[in-house]
Amino acid sequence: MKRYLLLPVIFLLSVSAYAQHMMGMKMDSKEPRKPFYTKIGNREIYHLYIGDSTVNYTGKARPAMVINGSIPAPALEFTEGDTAEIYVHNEMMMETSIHWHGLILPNRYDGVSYLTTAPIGPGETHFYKFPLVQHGTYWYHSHTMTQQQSGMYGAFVIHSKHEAPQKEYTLLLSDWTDENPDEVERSLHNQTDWYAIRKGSTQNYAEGHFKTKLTNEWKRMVAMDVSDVYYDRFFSNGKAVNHASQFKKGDKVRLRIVNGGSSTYFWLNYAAGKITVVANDGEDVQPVPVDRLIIATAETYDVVVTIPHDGSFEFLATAEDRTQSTSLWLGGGPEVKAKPLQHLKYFEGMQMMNDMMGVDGNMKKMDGMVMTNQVMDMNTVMYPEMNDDATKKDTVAPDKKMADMTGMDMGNTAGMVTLNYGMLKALKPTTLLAGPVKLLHFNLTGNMNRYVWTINNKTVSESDKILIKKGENVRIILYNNTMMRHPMHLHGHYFRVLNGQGDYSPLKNTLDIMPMETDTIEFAATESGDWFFHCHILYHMMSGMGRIFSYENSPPNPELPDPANAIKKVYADDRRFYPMAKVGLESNGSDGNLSFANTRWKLWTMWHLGIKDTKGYESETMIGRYFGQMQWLYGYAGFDYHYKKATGQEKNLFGQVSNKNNRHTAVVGLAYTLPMLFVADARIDGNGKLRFQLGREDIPLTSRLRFTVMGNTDKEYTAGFRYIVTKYFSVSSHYDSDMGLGGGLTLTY
Ligand SMILES: [Cu+2]
Repeated sequence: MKRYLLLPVIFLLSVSAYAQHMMGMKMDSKEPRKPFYTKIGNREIYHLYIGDSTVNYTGKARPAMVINGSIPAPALEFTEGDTAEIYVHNEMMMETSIHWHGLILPNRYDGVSYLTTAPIGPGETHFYKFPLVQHGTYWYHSHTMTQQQSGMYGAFVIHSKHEAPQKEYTLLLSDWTDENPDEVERSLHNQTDWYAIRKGSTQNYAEGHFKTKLTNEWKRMVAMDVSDVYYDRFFSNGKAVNHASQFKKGDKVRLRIVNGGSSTYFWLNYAAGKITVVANDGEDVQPVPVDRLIIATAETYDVVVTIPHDGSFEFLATAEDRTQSTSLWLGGGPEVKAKPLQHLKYFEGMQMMNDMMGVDGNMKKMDGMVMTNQVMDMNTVMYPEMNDDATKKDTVAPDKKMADMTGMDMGNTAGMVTLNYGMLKALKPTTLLAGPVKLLHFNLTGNMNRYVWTINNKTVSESDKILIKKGENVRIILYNNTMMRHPMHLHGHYFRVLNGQGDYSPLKNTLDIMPMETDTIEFAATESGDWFFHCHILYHMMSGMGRIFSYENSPPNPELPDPANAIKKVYADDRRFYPMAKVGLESNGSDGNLSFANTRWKLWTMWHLGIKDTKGYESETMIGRYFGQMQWLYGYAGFDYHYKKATGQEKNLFGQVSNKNNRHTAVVGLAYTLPMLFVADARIDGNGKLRFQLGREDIPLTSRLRFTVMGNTDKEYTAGFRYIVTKYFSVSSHYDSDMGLGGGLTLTY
């Protein structure tokens, strides 16, 4: 008998022996690594090895994806006019990809898996070869799922042939979370406010802005935030604090700044005076000195800063949500700090949003408000605390009406200059050659409540490819109808931003667009194949905020032998279903729900299992679809099972028999989210019985305390509190007409 106990031990030993054998084989079979960089004539050859690794940034070991063993990936440097030859070796167990961000290159090397380029399978090597037809600061990153967030990003610098020798430093900014990025993505779709709790941005009723919060909820807005994710660290070249002590007094240093964050914007300021902006997204611009600038996710800026005297001067990059910052110290000697940014004033910002948003969930178009084409700086409007800096003045006077509306002092006190796109001016005229114009209107849409991000209310998979013809000019009028900024990125092309600089409108590949703003961009259609245009906030892109431009009559792409299947893989990103659950384990029994939801559909099951004297149980399983841009309407059908220990024939408020004793019936219904985020739910079951219900979940009383209340015409009602302890655990108590009073734990997933 006891011999059976040995079986699992023998099994485990053989598994581990086999695993060691396999690992050994892998080590043996591995070819010697090619040198990282070789130059032969004008061929510049790189080898990149992508692998799984473990990092420890916060005291906890965490899985990560590294390129040539590091985060960030190595900075690749080239010279304009040369040819890049890059071998990417995938040493992970899953497929991957590399996109060369901002580069003008043949479609098949763009690196978007299944759209332009074959994915790089486990153990495979992919070869990229393209001429370098531009110079400037660019970067590269994975374009597969959420791999970028795990560490797959690096700088890509192309030096001009005619560049005078200069002091320079490449600074790659990024964000890091100890959580698995797939779990971050799932959590966002589950509307967790755990990230807001960690950031201190829950905007609860106890914070003394009762009326603002009430208005906000009346308009069915969840708490406003400038970013969705709580990050554990922000990095300058992979370190929270980095030093470049090689620079000396008098040096003028060109910083090549890349924002490789997955969903973070950074404010930049410097301890020793002006920051002179000389290039944006790789394109040179007429130098413009500023005191601070914001760099959107995926943008690049080249700036020049001066080391005024002996010392180490802080170049400070602060996450837009102000939770943390990262610093690069330039020069050696005593440290001179940059001025830290103030904390965000969430309620003031929220009041602003309340004023700008109608109860229908659309941003109001306000007469006389000039918020087009970057002619005013919205930063000071979105972030009232920026006006508190004693010396503040933006070179472009903000619109007076906005100042009146928000009641803020937009005063012209001399001093601080903040960069805005209106100040960017190309070195040479960028006017497009005359040609037929294809005009497109893109409204950036979405809703925070269900974390759905779209263009014209459709995800990538819900919309057709946009056909364009070689030789035409594509002009896009973008309007941001959401409460968040979006960095919209176009692959393989540069667009002009019509920012008031006429012929000298700057060229960009990533456009930051603020809430309520309208921008016009245009580009010459000079390529072929399919090209992605999308929001570069990783989790917005994954939820479907993008479009595919497709050149008519393009030759077949040799990378994608089965295009029909390939495009299905692209569409799968925004069609994913996410599981979520809420399970109450209290002294009166268990109640909870489990659901699977995607952009429009939700399948859910709920249960009540009472264990007290009013003993009974109930379970419902429904499938339904959300309708409308804001998804306030949900229609569903399913099955209801209800059992309650003999309590006589109960009647509902309409005098119909509830039959709670033993009910099995089909159900159809409609649920609608009302102002104040109450959900009104009307249903009819197979016996003709009607039920109306009104309820609200998770009213944020304090940062961590939530209140839930519900009542219906079957004379069922419930009310309860939940105190959030960790992301997955709450202490809870509730009273339920079926289950009675109870207390215990609630698990949320
Ligand atoms: Cu976005």
